[in-house]
Amino acid sequence: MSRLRAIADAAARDRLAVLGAFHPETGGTLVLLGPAEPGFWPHLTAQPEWRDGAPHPMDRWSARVIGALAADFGAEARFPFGGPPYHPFYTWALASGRAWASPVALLVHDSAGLMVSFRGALLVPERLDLPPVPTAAPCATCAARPCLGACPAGALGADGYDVAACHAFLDRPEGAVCRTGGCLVRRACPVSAIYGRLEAQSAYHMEQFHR
Ligand code: B12
Ligand code: SF4
Ligand code: SF4
Repeated sequence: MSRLRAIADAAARDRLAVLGAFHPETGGTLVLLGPAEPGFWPHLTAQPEWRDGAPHPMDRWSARVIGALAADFGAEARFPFGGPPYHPFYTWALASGRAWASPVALLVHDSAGLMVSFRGALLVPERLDLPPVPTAAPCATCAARPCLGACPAGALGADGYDVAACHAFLDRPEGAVCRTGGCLVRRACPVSAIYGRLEAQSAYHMEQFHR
């Protein structure tokens, strides 16, 4: 079994998927891990970190399980949280060849669409063999580009992301649609639609984002 396959199999036991990998200039292999859908949310919410009532359950769970994976594979763990400064997960995702800058700037991933997110990464010292990656972003064959017109506040589109306008909309009663089900732009992507993320998970992230 290839080493990357072994990492993927071990990660799958924690409902994590290898969402991309690449060879950094500094050596080794960087393996990006994110929710394996469907099924991630019921798994996470059954974990001790979710039930102990302490803050940041998702980040603490990520630190525990990805830290353990790192130890098992002789790797170093990296996390998207804990900054600033932040590790450049956006740039790493682009380097993996499995995610691209979408027409609205957010990352779009080959299988998670605009719903892509990362729980952490493993920096493996060896240069692992990597499988082929898609030749083009899903946007290349997405004629309708529904992401571009999906934000009712006009906060996220071709002109970038107006974070203040997004928060202002989320404060209004009409903003409940995003607060409870997730960003309408991210949900509009046809690839997101087949990823299988539950609304409850999106609602949790929106609550963290819009406190
Ligand atoms: C700070 C931050 C934000 C800030 C600013 C975003 C920004 N302009 O980059 C705010 C608070 C606004 C934000 C919001 C959200 N974020 Co954010 N954010 C981050 C964070 C923690 C750090 C980014 C950073 O500064 N990195 C350091 C720099 C040096 O490296 P870099 O990331 O490679 O830099 C590139 C990007 O910044 C990119 N870039 C430039 N302009 C923009 C604009 C946007 C909108 C994006 C996404 C990227 C981007 O260009 C840089 C060079 O290539 C990252 C995690 C991480 N560690 O990277 C998540 C991250 C980018 N965010 C993510 C997510 C999921 C969100 C939310 C959707 C959260 C949610 N609700 O679920 C929201 C958006 C709200 C919504 N409409 O739903 C995901 C990516 C999702 C995606 N599809 O692109 C990341 C990777 C976190 C993760 N765990 O997966 N975020
Ligand atoms: S909706 Fe279409 S154009 Fe927009 S990110 Fe998804 S695939 Fe790309
Ligand atoms: S969360 Fe709602 S208001 Fe904010 S960018 Fe997404 S669609 Fe627009």
